[in-house]
Amino acid sequence: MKLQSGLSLLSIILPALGAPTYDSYGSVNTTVPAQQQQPLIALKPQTTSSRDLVNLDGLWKFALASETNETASWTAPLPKKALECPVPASYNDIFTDQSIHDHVGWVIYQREVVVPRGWMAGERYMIRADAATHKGRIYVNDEFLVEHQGGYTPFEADITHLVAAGEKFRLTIAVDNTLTYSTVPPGMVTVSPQTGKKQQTYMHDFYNYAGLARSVWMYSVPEQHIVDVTIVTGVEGETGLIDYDVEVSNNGTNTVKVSVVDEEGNAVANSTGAQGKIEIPSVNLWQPGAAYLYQVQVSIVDSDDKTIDTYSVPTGVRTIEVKGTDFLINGKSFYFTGFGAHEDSNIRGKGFDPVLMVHDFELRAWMGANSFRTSHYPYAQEIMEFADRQGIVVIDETPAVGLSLSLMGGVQGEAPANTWGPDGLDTHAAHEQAIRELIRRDKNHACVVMWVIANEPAAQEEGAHEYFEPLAKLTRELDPSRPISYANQGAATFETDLIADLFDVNLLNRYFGWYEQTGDLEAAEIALEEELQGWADKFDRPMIMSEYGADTIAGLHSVASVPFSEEFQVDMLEMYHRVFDRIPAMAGEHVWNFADFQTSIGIRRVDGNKKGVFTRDRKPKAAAHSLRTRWTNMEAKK
Ligand code: GCB
Repeated sequence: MKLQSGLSLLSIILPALGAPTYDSYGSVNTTVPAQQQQPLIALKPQTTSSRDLVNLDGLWKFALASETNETASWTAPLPKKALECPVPASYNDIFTDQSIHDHVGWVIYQREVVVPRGWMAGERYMIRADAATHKGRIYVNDEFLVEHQGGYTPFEADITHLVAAGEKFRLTIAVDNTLTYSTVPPGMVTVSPQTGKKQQTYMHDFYNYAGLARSVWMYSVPEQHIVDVTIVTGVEGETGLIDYDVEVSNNGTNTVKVSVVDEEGNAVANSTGAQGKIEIPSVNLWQPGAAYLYQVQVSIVDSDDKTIDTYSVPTGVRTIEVKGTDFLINGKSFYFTGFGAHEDSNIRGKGFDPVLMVHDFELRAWMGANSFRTSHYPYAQEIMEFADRQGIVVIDETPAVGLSLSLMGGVQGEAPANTWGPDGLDTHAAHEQAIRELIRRDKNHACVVMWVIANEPAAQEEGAHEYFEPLAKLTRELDPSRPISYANQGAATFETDLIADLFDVNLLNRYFGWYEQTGDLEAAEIALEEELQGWADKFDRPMIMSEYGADTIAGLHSVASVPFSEEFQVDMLEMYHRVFDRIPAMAGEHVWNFADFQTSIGIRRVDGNKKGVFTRDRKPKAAAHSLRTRWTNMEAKK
């Protein structure tokens, strides 16, 4: 994709981006206090006999922290008549004010919160934002507590020292949507020479929706509490194996106890100690399409067996293995059917909406889709939990999308810089952090069968291997139990790709018949088969077509198979399927995209990307029916 602003501006703008100052915003303290350096967040808050949870969603006061209120303090109360913005939602499409839609920089959300009067002294009170896209700061009254970079993973502030049960306080969350060469996804901010306004450009093909698109919570935990639980499952014959590791906030003399409870509420196994192995006789496996979830109930108990803290992890017992060209779940070959998608809908942007979530799962089930990829960032945790319960298989992806300067393509006639070279991206630290946060958050989900650490990086450019080797190693260290991959773009062919050796499964995004051989499906079929066969000959491993598709205008019909018509989308997908069925190493197909979605403004997209099999408001195009026929008749493909 081409950026709309000249690369030549880069050198002027980027030094300024490296060290932003916020002095002009009055009382904001720009130094993150040492004790508030963001620790990695693990357990999703839940209500248990030792924990309380208050949801803070609803209408929050809202303001742009723009040039026009430079002297205002972000912690000061917003005026009574301030705008009100729903949480969770991206703010961009909510208001009619264009300057909100186009805003680049910080915005402020604020509301009053009362700590429930029954909360106990001596416990810890926390604020958690499930996501602030892309940078968030939490303030209580006038105190700046924490800053977090990364738009799709949660962060928390400990507010215990500032509030008390029954007291009211002012909660402010500031959110910055800026993307730079050091963030994932990367982007750059330029300044319009005409208006002097900041403009955000980026290399990825979805709109830079921003704000608080997921829930905000206040919760309490006992002073000594369970910080994290890591569960890895296995199976031996009829016996389920659970390997667990519990992290406790401070080591006292208290004991960790673990009990495994089945779906009927019966305790079927238990263990004592912070680490251990548990066997479940006659285990009910978590299977694609037939989920079964045990509750692994972890407790800290004192010497009188009194519960200090307790937390329950829904756990599906299953195995994953890559063997030859097979992707095995519970020892059986699994063929992925489904989609790459986006968290995207009208008005809400990327705002989490349970209505949409349940409907999207319904539509996928109706189609016979057994899986999806969280393209191109970690999805809301509610979606992961629902996939666990629904038996939907998930390929879980970091927000490292757009790591390719060559995809920008010769802006203003200049050759793009090498993505990994000195004038290229500086995303390594943010990328590493994104991998850590994704795995820490999602490692216990049975639905997650593979980590994808990047989408379409410049894998053919010199330096790619050096960039990715430590990241692949880190991913394996953090979770040795799952295969890893990256989604490959067509410029890195089986001959030019420099990083595939670091991974276990080949995920290929290909657009033969669309971006290449446009409209010529006969030529595209030959090119596609050559390319897939090339990969299959080179690697003895499963291949998944992680993207293939055609922009399609719902309601546009044509007797001849012409791009953008519903007929062409059907024909093109069918052509791909013919080829897949001739290549035994194929282990799955994810159509791009589940639904039409919004993209950045540009001359190649009319109101967004139209490769959806459903429209943005989830009406099926003709391809939905043809895919449904294929996927619902596909029981034993491998
Ligand atoms: C891709 C990207 C995806 C785009 C898609 C397209 O390869 O991974 O984010 O939306 O192509 O439609 O161009």
